[in-house]
Amino acid sequence: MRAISKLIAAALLAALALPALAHDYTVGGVKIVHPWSRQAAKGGSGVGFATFTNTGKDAVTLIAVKTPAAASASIHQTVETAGVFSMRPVPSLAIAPGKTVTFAPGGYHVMFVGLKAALPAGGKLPATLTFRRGSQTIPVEVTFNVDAAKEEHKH
Ligand SMILES: [Cu+2]
Repeated sequence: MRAISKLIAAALLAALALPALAHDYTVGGVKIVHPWSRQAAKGGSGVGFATFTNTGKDAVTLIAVKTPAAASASIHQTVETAGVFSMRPVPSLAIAPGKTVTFAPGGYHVMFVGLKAALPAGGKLPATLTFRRGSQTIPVEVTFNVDAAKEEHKH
């Protein structure tokens, strides 16, 4: 089992030989800054966070998240109702021109369900975020960096 997860982790890392320093992406008028994820166990669920800015002149909508690293990926929002926190699926998320939406603990996040390998600190999770602007579909390949230090900020 351990050998298999190491193989999967190695394959993911090999697929992801991307620049580590400038960790942001600008494609089709969408700027994505520092996608990061918490540590998680193989078979468990991971959460992804990032900041999205629409630098274009028209509304842009995040319509899908996909990853080869988990059985499924979707957009969620943590909501508080009378002091009780719960998560609800967000089918799509519109970002007005010039606006920024931050995915952060306690709010919007990407939910990765059924992780095919553990997400250790320092690990990486590749994903494709798909946006729509008018009739244009904009897929953006990103890497969620697994960041242990961010655990401190969850409350
Ligand atoms: Cu969730």
